Amino acid sequence: MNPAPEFQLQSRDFGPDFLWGAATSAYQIEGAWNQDGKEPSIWDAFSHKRWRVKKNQNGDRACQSYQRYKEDVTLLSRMGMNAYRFSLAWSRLVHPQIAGRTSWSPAGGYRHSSTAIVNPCGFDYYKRLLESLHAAGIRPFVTLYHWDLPQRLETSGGWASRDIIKYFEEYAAICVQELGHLVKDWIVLNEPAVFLPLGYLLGVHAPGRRGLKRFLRASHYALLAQAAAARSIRSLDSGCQIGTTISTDGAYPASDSQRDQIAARRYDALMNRLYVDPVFGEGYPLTDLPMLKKMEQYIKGDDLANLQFDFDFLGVNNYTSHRIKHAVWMPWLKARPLPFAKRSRRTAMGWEVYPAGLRDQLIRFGTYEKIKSLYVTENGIALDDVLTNGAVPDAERIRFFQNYLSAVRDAQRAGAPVQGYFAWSLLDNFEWAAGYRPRFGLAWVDFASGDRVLKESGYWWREFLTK
Ligand code: IFM
Repeated sequence: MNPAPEFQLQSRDFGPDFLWGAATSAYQIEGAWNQDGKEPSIWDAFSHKRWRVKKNQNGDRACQSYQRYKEDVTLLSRMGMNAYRFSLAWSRLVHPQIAGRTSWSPAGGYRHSSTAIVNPCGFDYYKRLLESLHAAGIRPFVTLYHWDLPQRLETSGGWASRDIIKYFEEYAAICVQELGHLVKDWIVLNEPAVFLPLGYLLGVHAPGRRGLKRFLRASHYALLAQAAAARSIRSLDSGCQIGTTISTDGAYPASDSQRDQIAARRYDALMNRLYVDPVFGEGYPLTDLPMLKKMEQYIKGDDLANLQFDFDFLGVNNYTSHRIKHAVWMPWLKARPLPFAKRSRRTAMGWEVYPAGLRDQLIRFGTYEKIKSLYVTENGIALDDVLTNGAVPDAERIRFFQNYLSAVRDAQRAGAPVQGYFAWSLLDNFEWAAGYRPRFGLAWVDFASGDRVLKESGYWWREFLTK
């Protein structure tokens, strides 16, 4: 990664209303996996099986944010941040009722409908967190779904069942009824291009299922569920902002050859456009990724109109980019991602750092006619940080942020309507199948005690945001 000694930007260069925050997700930080009426999610079930997660780790305790959320708010305040993106754990809040299955109601739970029992204790936790954020002047961006489906929905097909549309829509409506007075910025899904292929095609994330057909079905239903949930939020609160978040992976042809160019388009269609184009009226990217024709068998009646929604913003997550080479790998993709340089420095995730990739994605999505505004909803670097004498020196992370912030500013200068930036992540946390080793946080976490220590990059943010 190139150092950024010339980094001269100030936070005010990004605009007077630009939002600055950090992001987390429920399963990765909360812990309390079975407390106060929470049911198991697919990540509880998956991580409790052997050898699905490195070292058999799980999120049972994670960062204990369920108990220590006030410290999280204090960390955000100390860094001068004015926004926080976190997610709700569906299985803490609403217990879907499936016809013919035994239902269970937590103490104090109430029946919302024949398909949902609400757990008020779960909502109390988020109300306390939201009230603390408001008291500190921090604007909450709340993600409805960051990968932790209630396990009882998975046992009846999960995202690969059309029923998910009505369950997700109802969950969204209940969240707005319970929390709408405290939340004005909703994010519907986090990164369908990760949780669907990894969970339903390759089986390396929860729920650990495999198969192309299942993946295609789940992808189509997830888009329908996303739009249904967004419409339901809009109908209950016409004054809030509704967005959704995608992952992006810049895909540049490895050479000028026509085969590499076409392979890069196929890869780009899968990784970057599949969950964006149809939502914003461009349809599934069938021309660039012909395999998607197999999706047609799942498309019914008005589906293609129903999965569209007039979102207020698109959240863009970006960590790395690739050069793409034509390859026989995966017969329907025939594209292999390669690094830009063979011996380049990799992060603790093995990812290459490529700030121009974020710039290019922001510029590209900024040109979509129906995309009104953009937020960078995740961007960050995993390192093998070490706590030494009460401090965590992470100069490489500071350079990472400087380089990527320069890229965001370049995208703005090129016309991309970027309104805010959320660093991933506020805390070191449970990095899914990779367990606790990759540390992404601005604050170091001692996972045994739950203690937090602001890293040098956290102090850098404070300097950047408050000077
Ligand atoms: O930790 C994840 C997060 O949950 C989703 N986006 C990518 C991050 C880093 O892998």
